[in-house]
Amino acid sequence: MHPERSNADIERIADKAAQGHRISPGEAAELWERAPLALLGKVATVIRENRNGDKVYYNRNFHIEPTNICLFRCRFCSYRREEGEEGAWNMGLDEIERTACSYAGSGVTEVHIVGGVHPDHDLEFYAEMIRRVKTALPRATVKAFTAIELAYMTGRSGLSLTEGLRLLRDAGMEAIPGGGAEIFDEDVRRRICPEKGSTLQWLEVHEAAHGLGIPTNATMLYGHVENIGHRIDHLERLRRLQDRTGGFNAFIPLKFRSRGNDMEGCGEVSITEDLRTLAMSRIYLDNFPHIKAYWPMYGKTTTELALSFGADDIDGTIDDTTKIYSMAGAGDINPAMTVGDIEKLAAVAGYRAVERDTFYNEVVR
Ligand code: V47
Repeated sequence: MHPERSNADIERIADKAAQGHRISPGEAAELWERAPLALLGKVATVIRENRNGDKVYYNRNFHIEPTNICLFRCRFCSYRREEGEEGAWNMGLDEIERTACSYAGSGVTEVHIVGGVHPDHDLEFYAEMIRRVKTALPRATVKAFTAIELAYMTGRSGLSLTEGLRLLRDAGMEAIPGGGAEIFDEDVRRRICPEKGSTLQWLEVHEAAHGLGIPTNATMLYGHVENIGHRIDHLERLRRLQDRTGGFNAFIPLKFRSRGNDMEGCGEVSITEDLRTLAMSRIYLDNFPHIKAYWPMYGKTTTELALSFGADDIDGTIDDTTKIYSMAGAGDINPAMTVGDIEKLAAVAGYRAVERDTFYNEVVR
């Protein structure tokens, strides 16, 4: 291709996106592969500021990870253990309730519950878990379970997906996190997590949740064996579902972290690649309200930079309650940020930290 012609093409696609027009998968490939980093940052920032002004959203949250015993052996996972293996844990309902009670009066507005797909736990166990957390923290929102956990627990209960989700919603599950999406391309999925629930299942769970009025997030695990075409395909499938339902709040690109798992040999992509991925997510997903740079995964420095590449949300205070990322070598071993830390991080990047609840209502204290 003639280089001048291709530069003009890139400028044209960048202008189109900056003016709020939807770009095609082919146009996304051109930008992703060829546009200078600074141009991607500029376009993503225009879109991000048109949508969310100078706000950087965060919440006061903590995680409960009930178990790391899991039926599925995903090759990228550093966290999973077999029952009885050193480092395995499996919290009972009383322990979960005690954990939730320890946050009473702390001002948290969200409890994020995600763990392994434990073979012995049924839907009623999870419904009771939610009821107990909700009783301990009635003013906090329970955002719980990946689509993979939900497909498994509803499947074994004999209920339909919608019936199972309704039962959990009635127990107090008000939102669903974005995990388990990995990469939707079926060939890549077979290579990195052959045993895990399928792409179709993931999309069906989110569609059913949206049908019940339960908002959800979406993730993409990138930077391993996939290529840019696979990432665009992933974003395209999400954009199409969002066109139909409008039920997604945030998209969260998750950088593959390589320590302590079977895919160590893939290494990790550069920070430049992270910023390109964040910017392209903001540009492509024109129907997603928020792009989240999940700080425990990126670490604080990359998160600061991410705010100039389309991200308007950094997740929350976390309070050192998640192990999934630190066990894979990401960020801090004990991830926690105070509200003051978050405010400083946003200000250094030229933005303004705004506390939100799970549904992106601003929290006034
Ligand atoms: O699906 C596992 C990822 C996800 C590794 O919705 C890894 O607000 C990188 O979904 N390197 C679960 N990533 C976490 C998740 C999430 C996180 C933060 C916020 C929200 C939200 C959702 O963690 C899994 C998988 O893609 N993961 N191992 C690893 N080695």
